[in-house]
Amino acid sequence: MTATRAGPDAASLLTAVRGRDSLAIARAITAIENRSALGTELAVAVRGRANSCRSLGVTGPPGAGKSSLINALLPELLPRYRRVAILTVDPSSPISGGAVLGDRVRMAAHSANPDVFIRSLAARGHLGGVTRTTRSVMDLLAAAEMDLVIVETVGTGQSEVEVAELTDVKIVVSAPGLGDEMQAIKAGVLEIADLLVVNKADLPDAARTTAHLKAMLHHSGPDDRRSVLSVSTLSQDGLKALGDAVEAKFAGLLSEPPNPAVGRAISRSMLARDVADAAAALVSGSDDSRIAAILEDMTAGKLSRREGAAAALELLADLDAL
Ligand SMILES: Nc1nc2c(ncn2[C@@H]2O[C@H](COP(=O)(O)OP(=O)(O)OP(=O)(O)O)[C@@H](O)[C@H]2O)c(=O)[nH]1
Ligand SMILES: [Mg+2]
Repeated sequence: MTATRAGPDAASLLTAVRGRDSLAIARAITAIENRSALGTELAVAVRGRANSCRSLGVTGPPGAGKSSLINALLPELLPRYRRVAILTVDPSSPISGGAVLGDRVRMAAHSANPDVFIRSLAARGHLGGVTRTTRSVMDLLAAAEMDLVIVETVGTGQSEVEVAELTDVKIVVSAPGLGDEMQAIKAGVLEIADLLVVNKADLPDAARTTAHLKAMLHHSGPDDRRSVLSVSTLSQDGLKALGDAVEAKFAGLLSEPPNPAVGRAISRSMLARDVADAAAALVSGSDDSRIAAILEDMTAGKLSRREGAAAALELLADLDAL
């Protein structure tokens, strides 16, 4: 038994995932979302696999045109990153409602392309859970040999920022006519942006929004050299420049020394949860009768959860499982 041992179901599903089978990928993501035993096994098996999969976060206020932008940018991205997966995550609205349906419709043009995988994550539960699920799903997509994973989140609060931080390069999208929504950009979302985009450049107010954003950047630090790119998914203006800017950011990541403080945002608490996940998978995947006895003693109240955990981990270490 090894730390990444997977039961027959998980093992064969993983083989199919690695073989780029999109039905298997969809099934595996559902299992991860449901936090089933299968999902936990899969999440542990694919965890943190370093490979060449890049990740791009697209965040911004509701209605800024994030989905439209991803859709319009795909023809720019696909020649550069052959296999692209798109995840839409909305931690603030647990019920998959109109927004998700809208995303589906907007991206439908690409859904028949075998090199494009699109999935909405039904974000339920608390913020840590959403972040963790998203990260596991991204790991799974990397295992499925995706070259690029794009994560769309509504950027209005800390939870969305946290999900966006899972990605290597982050685009913050705004648009004219969002009024108060611009305040949301002020509150923290701006700091995480590698690229700032004003969408809907075809609208008359776009120049004002761009000027406003530039002023905010200057205010947050006079040395801020980030430029504001103006695009329109409607007229297609600015899309090539944005594709080039994304590529340049990824290239920059490769040449810059990794900064452990901002790198992949793997916090101590996330690592602790990983340890807990891995331990849970080992215990539930074990067929050792002594593990079963420990669980029975816990059920009967003879062992506390803490005592049970310590006993199970000690036993697993003896079994050479860790
Ligand atoms: N005029 C104009 N409208 C646009 C443009 N891009 C998107 N829109 C419109 O803006 C609205 C919102 O677009 P979405 O792509 O759904 O925006 P979103 O940010 O993904 O929205 P949520 O996922 O609901 O937060 C839609 O009605 C689009 O048709 C553009 O370049 N110009
Ligand atoms: Mg959207």
